[in-house]
Amino acid sequence: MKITLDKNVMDSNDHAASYNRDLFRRTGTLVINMMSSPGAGKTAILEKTVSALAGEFRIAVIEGDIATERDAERIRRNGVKAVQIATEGECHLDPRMVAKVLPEIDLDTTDILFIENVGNLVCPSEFDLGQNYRIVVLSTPEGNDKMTKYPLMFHVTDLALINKIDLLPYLSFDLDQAKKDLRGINPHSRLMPLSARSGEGFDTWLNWIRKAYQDGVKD
Ligand SMILES: Nc1nc2c(ncn2[C@@H]2O[C@H](COP(=O)(O)OP(=O)(O)OP(=O)(O)O)[C@@H](O)[C@H]2O)c(=O)[nH]1
Ligand SMILES: [Mg+2]
Repeated sequence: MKITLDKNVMDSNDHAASYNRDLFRRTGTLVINMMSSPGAGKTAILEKTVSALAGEFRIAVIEGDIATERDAERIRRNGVKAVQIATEGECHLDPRMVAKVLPEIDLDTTDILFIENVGNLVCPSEFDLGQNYRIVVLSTPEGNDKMTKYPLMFHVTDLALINKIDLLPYLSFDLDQAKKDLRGINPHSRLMPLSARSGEGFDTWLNWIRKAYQDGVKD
């Protein structure tokens, strides 16, 4: 499908989000918007995820960063298409920035599109990109208090990955407390501990993606 951007699409974020959502639905592409503070491990999780699912799904990645092409290059090293958006100062991706780069991705032949948002636990939570699922990554060194201090992010997401559990023996992070806090902020979300370093918990995460694909892309 050839994508030509209608001028109205760029009029407002609402238009752009609906445009993206409609395009993803028509092309049968599952889209996951991944958010976290800087360094929680979004790219590390994606690197491991795209290589684990390579034989099963056709995957593409959009990388959002304030500057540099570094994360897109990390993904490309795994043989997966990656488009970098450099926001040049903006602390989040918005749906217009995403709409603008979609012509670079062949959505007809893409089963799953991951969008790694700019590292920030606040601004990205306020922007609907037209995705099927929003997920947040919280890493154990950041501490238990981040959920209650940044509740909107945990309120708008469908899944909270707790990354870097390989470091738990050295830290005071309490997984049970995190589960309780998440239930208080968003009873519909789910907590999923894993480690992009050791691979622990990855089977559960990969199965979540498989189910999301089945549920989200039925047409
Ligand atoms: N010990 C440990 N380190 C990890 C894990 N996952 C990521 N890291 C390290 O954490 C650092 C940041 O990881 P990135 O994947 O770049 O984090 P990010 O969320 O993509 O960062 P930004 O894109 O800058 O927001 C790197 O040094 C990773 O090697 C993990 O599960 N365990
Ligand atoms: Mg990254």
